[in-house]
Amino acid sequence: MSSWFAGLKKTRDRIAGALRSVFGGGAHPAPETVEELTDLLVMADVPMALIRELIAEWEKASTRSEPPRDTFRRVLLGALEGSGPPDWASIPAPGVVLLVGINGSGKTTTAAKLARLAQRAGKRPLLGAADTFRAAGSSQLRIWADRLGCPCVGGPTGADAAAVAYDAVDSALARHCDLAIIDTAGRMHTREPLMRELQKTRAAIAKRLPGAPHHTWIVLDAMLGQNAVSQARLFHEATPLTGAVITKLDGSSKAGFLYSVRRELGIPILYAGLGEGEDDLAPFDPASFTDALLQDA
Ligand SMILES: Nc1nc2c(ncn2[C@@H]2O[C@H](COP(=O)(O)OP(=O)(O)O)[C@@H](O)[C@H]2O)c(=O)[nH]1
Ligand SMILES: [Mg+2]
Repeated sequence: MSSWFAGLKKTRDRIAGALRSVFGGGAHPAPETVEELTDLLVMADVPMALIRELIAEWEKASTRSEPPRDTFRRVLLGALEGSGPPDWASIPAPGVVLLVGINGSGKTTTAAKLARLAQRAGKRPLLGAADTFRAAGSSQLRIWADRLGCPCVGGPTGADAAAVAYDAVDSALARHCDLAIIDTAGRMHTREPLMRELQKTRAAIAKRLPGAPHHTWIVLDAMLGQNAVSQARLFHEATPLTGAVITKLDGSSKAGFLYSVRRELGIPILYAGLGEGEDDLAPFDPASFTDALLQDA
């Protein structure tokens, strides 16, 4: 599996120089260092509010005689508090997870990778192929399911996505699965009918299993940076999100948008894709993420 260090290379390359000036400079921030730091953090899509907090804490740190590196680590770590994978033990089986997001964000791949993680933890997952919008939508997930030896419930192209989701939960109950992961069609957050379909799908799942879906996760493409935050905000308004899975972190130099997802939207980051391999979906770990960002500085 790819490491956090490798996965964050592009973002780290962008900010390491500025951080080195901070960590290697005097106790008091020099104006030109503050300016360079601000510019580079903005380019890495770190939200402005967090940048201001970093600088304010850095100014205060000299009176506490806290080294700037420790200050930055403390503030950045605090900004991700509450992130990390969910506690499955608190959910009665089968736990139902609905994956949502725009086209190409990585939902189908993520559904499969989550099933694989569950299998490795000794759990029995089931995949629900509720992307009935495109012909390739459900066949792509079936191929994954065959490879993983994981049951998969789908329907023909054009079938009612809500009905497929209902059947998937029904099958997870009948087979005594621990977890049902439901993939959905990519939708633009601006398209009303598809957003309504999502609500219908949730209602169908709840009809078969009261209390489900236990989780609704948005899959976000890290290459989009702050644009992914706007997407998440609109989805969150249409259907309450309980977490975010970040894909393609390795391809992005804008990993700073994660702080907006956590802080401004209040959504925890649960998993992150750190590479292209099928085992490259890692449970999100704020400490590993933070240390990988600061390492070269
Ligand atoms: N590098 C990288 N590529 C990914 C990751 N997740 C998905 N992809 C790629 O993104 C593309 C779209 O993925 P897909 O799962 O079909 O997206 P969907 O439309 O949301 O279902 C595919 O080519 C995937 O291989 C990731 O974490 N890292
Ligand atoms: Mg898909």
